Amino acid sequence: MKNDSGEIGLLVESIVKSGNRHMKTVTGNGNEWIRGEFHQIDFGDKRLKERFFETAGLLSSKASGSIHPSCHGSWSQAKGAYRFFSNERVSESALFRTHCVQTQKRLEGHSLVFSLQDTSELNFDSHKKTEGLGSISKAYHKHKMGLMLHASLMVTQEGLPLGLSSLKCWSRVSREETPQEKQRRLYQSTMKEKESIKWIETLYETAALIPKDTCLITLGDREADIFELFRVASSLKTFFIIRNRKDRKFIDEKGKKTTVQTALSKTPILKTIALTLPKNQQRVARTAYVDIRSISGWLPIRNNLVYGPTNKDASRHIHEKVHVSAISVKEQPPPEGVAPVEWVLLTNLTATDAFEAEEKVNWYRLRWKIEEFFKTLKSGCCVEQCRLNTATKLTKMITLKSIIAFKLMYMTKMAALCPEATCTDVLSKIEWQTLYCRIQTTSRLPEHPPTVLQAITWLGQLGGFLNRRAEGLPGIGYEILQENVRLFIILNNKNCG
Ligand SMILES: [Mn+2]
Repeated sequence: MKNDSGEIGLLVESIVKSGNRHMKTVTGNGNEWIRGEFHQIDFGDKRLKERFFETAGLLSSKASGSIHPSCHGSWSQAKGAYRFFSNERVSESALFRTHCVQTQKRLEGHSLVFSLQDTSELNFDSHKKTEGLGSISKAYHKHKMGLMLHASLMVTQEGLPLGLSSLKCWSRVSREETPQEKQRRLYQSTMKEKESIKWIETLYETAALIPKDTCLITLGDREADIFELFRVASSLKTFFIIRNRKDRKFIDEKGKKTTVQTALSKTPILKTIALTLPKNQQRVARTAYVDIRSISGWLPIRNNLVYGPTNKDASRHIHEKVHVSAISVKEQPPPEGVAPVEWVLLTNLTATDAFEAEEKVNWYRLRWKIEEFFKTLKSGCCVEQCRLNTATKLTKMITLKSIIAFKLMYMTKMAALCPEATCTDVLSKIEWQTLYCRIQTTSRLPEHPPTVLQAITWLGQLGGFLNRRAEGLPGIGYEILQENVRLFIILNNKNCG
């Protein structure tokens, strides 16, 4: 599974090509894009479908708003939007399934795609009147209220998002229990009763969307270190790179029983590489020099209770094991006062030499994109500010906002990955024309549409970023653009009439 990264020209060409291919589905102003993405949606009611296009178009044009600001203060539109989310015939699964069909189309033609799975808590603690919320606290007393969200974002090897393949939103029961009680409860539950079944269900849902000749790699953090996930991924002929949570039993290639950590500690360093670490909540951005080691062997099932004591098939699984490579990434020596980077990655991909191991480490780092997705959903789309009076209605809104967050990310990534592509990959004709006239303060249009980088930089300027960086969210600029587009349409109509 070697990539041909030597051919940088080919790589750029393939990104541009894939960008163009996505153009039909991921472009347009709020309404146009929403109509493209959801043209197959079916609520069994034509008027409801129109209502959806209107509501979703408004929310997409002003992603950072909740219902009222998105409807530009129009009470009838806002009422229509509330009615839409209250309608029992509107389900989040209908919304999401339609997006999945488009995601599936965007996956076509890619030989390698990544499913980035992760969970995030959505905080609605200040929404005292919302019914059906659950605990989002890790502590077992004084619960904060909100909803849990588990998502799988599909990305290419270059980090271009292609859509979501699974989305689960639920309210967690507020339990009053000590950590010991929690441990006991989990120990006595079957896999299906545990929340962690989400990783496996998501894998099944994702695998079902993957085109025949496309290779799927699931990336997950320590929470995903679950034997059953490894077993299912391998049985579906898909791959995984998951961070190891704590030392595991390990059987080396010679059949010797040991542990992952022990086996790795006896392995020579394959390579030392420089990792650039982006800033996060716990650290500032820095470069870490890390040693890479790799071993291959078997992970045995931890014990048959993985399947729960009530599972009659438990004994059937006792001898199960999954073939893996364990890759250790260890910072040496760590700078003073800084927590060293120390990961062990478990994968069913081969990582026998330095090249292969480094490749898997780099692939794992794509996982960061799912964190970016949640950040876009919360900061860019302000999902936690949406006020609806039940969790059921909120879930529909969260589903729609998640799809909008994907679109915002797609725009940003296109600017970073193929800056020279034409901006029609991310903006509709009326959008880029309005943007051009607004920024250049002219009514004369250029001969050719500007590049993606140019357009996204202008969106940034419109949104108040005075620097010329294309990084960061174009969301606010995009919203201001939508206001301008509306004016542009009104003035043009007036001129016509
Ligand atoms: Mn996580």
